Amino acid sequence: MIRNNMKAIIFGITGQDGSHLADLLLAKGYKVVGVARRSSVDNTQRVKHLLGVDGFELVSGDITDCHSITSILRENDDVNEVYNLAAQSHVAVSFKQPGLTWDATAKGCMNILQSLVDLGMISTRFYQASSSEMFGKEFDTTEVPVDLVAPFDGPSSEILKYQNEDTKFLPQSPYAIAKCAAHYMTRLFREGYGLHASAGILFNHEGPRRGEDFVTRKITKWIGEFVRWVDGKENIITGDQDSIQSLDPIDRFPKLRLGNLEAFRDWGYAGDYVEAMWMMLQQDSPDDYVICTGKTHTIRKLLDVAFSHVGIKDWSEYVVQDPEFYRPAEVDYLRGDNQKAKSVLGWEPKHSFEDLVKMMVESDTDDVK
Ligand code: NAP
Ligand code: G4F
Repeated sequence: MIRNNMKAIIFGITGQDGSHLADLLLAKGYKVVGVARRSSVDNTQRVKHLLGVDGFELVSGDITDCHSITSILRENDDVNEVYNLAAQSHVAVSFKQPGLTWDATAKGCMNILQSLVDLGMISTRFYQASSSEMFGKEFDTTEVPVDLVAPFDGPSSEILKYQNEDTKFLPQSPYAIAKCAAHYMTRLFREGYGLHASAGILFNHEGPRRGEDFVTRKITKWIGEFVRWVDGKENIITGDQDSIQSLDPIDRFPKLRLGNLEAFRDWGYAGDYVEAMWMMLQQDSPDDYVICTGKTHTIRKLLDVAFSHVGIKDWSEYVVQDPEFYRPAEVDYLRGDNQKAKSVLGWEPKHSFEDLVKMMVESDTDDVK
């Protein structure tokens, strides 16, 4: 469906989701204004392919600066949809930089909402990027029947944990607390000012454009570099605790250093998830939706699947568990229930966990024979 008269502003255009959402909206015929903050190095890598494309404009702004938001909105007061994807989005970093995380992730959202109201832009639709991290330690449970296999001596049902729109929030990091504040602010502006403001509670979503310090991409990028290092070498032997060695003792490759491998995450593909964001803003009434696959895996399982794509069955010789990558508090289990998104939006994920990992490993190894 082509929407030639539509215009959207994306805060967080230079991030993983911002770039996928811009691709989606431009394909639908939208004019897209992407807001990027000033950086001393080029931060437009993920939208390079859009620079100069008809209908796409990059403007400079920072969501912690009310003046910059107000002037962008004022100059674009014909905008139909505003997507707030901007945030300090790394959970571990939020423990080290809680103030900055609060300013960008919580206050930034409030700055946009308040500017929309102050400028009288009440008919502009608003999307807030909420997060499954807000659930933290909390989950609900459901009892599901188990397919019994003869001789029928096991339990006939099992208890499954999940999170959906009715699950309480029990945040476990400064990031998650800031996201809760922004989430409640979005609901307040919806109810208090009648703004068409929706929040997508998105579970982890990844892809080749994922930031290199999130666990999925950290693993697939390491695999890509390792495969490139190994390429053409006759023999690889176990080096020391920290590195892998070829027959030449000074030719070493650092092992992959990770933190907690036992946490469960519900991982989906970012390209699928930005469609759900758009769908939320096409509804007659604003609301909040959980977006997820409904399947969950540990980081250990992720390692199994990722390494198996390059023919490595036992990754334990290549991975070091390093306390530096443990967090002061962890979110142990995330598995979403996407029934509401399925039934109201008609959304469902198109890519499985296995598709996602394969896509990421292939992308990070694509120049290796
Ligand atoms: P991301 O790759 O880290 O992108 C974050 C974006 O926010 C980047 O464009 C970043 O700009 C921008 N930004 C940060 N501080 C800013 C500021 N002060 N002013 C203007 N822009 C600023 O994150 P993502 O994975 O695309 O996620 C998009 C949003 O969804 C985030 O809000 C994230 O918290 C949320 N979320 C993500 C997931 C997930 O699994 N990916 C799940 C749930 C919710 P720079 O490029 O200059 O750093
Ligand atoms: O990939 P992660 O850093 O993602 P996390 O913390 O789940 O947060 C991501 O998803 C949220 C949605 O639930 C978003 F809101 C948020 O913005 C972000 O996109 O870590 C995933 C898991 C954690 O349990 C972490 O402790 O992997 C574990 N992990 C183990 N070793 C590691 C590492 N995480 C990172 N980043 N780096 C490691 O070396």
